[in-house]
Amino acid sequence: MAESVPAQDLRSFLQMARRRDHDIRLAVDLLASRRRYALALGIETDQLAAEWNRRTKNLIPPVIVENGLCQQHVWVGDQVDLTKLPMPTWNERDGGPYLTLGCHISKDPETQARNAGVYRNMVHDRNTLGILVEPYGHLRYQWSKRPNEPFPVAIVLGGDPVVPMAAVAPVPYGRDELAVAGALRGKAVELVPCVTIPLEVPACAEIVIEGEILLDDLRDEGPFGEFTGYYGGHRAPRPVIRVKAMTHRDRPIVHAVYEGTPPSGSAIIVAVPREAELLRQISLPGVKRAHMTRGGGGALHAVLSVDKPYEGFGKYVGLAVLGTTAGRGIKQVIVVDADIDPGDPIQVEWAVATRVQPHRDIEILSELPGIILDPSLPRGEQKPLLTSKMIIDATRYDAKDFAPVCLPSPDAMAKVERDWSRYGIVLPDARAFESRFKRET
Ligand SMILES: Cc1cc2nc3c(=O)[nH]c(=O)nc-3n(C[C@H](O)[C@H](O)[C@H](O)COP(=O)(O)O)c2cc1C
Ligand SMILES: [Mn+2]
Repeated sequence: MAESVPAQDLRSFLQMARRRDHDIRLAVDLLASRRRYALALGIETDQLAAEWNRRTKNLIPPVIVENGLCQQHVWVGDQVDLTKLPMPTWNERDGGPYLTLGCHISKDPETQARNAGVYRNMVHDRNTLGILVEPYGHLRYQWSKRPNEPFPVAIVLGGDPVVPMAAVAPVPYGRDELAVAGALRGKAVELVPCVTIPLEVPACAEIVIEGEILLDDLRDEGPFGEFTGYYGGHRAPRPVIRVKAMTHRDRPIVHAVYEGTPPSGSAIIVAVPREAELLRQISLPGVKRAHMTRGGGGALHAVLSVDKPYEGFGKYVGLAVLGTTAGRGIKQVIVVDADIDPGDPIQVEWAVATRVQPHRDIEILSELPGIILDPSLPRGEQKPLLTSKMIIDATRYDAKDFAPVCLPSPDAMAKVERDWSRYGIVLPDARAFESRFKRET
């Protein structure tokens, strides 16, 4: 990673926190812009979704090796002290310090299918972490199969960013996120066996926490300032992870992301794989681009651009989005024509303002599964998690007869383009211009 990211970029964004009594450092928001996300994959920003889908067409399963840097130092039992991790209390009223980018690796107790997912962890004490898993999380699905036994889980912090990228991706159950990570890197992820539990973890991890989830050992967890911009998952008794070992490489760097009021870094990590997966999972011809907005925390609002072949297609695409694994948590889908850039909020609003008749083009669907952290749900409803959702078909109705878009003549446009410098106006270079005015970064 260090090689593919210019030093300048890293210097300006890496927050290094160093505590006096030990040598663990903290790097926050390494993937908090589309540009940095693309740099970590060695591609251009506008290739993210296409390249994600090209690379993950054929998964590359991980391989097991004997030794890994992640086990240069091994602390077991009483030697473990999680309070040594330089973890901030991110938002004022958080229940305590939180790990925000821990990739939880686990296995299906029946099929042995591996899963990786990012879940928040409150640091309770030296060897206990809290966890909150929404009802649809694959980790919960796995642990529900053995509710009366300690459930092994390994939390991976840092290392190759393809691991958290894949762990957040909304892939169908049974698809090994570490095989997705290998495909993203074009090389199998090397795994080493854990020291105290029957799981394997990426050898390149900076830090690994090995533990067991105890479903009958509940401790108050939360509140935590969430990606929605509100405290979510109110303080309540939730399962704990009893930590059996912590391993790390020399002078490790813990990775984390700030979650909070948009725009925050977590929205990009959530958005990018979701956009790619939406395009992969919707099998309708004519769907061009998908964009998860930053105001929607990367999770709640989708905009899709389409070449519309027939009337009704916009709503059809909206329903398809909500029917995918990737779209389960999406609350609002806006479908626009292909002349609109779904990543440009002004163009999208223009389409909604000028191509939508609400009585005809907006559908509200009720009683669908939502996101546990959505603060607009009345408290009582956060439990059954039933939300309403909206599809806005902002494509032109009866496009043949639609009012033409107005622009000055091509001759006038070309003349102005040629003569900017004669007018004394210096334009930023094309790439900066494009990224500033054309898309969110
Ligand atoms: C920074 C960050 C924190 C997250 N925290 C949680 C969480 O605490 N609980 C949760 O259910 N999902 C959380 N998610 C979303 C899950 O990682 C995501 O739904 C993932 O696909 C779950 O994987 P799985 O279903 O394969 O286990 C978080 C995502 C990010 C990017
Ligand atoms: Mn999964």
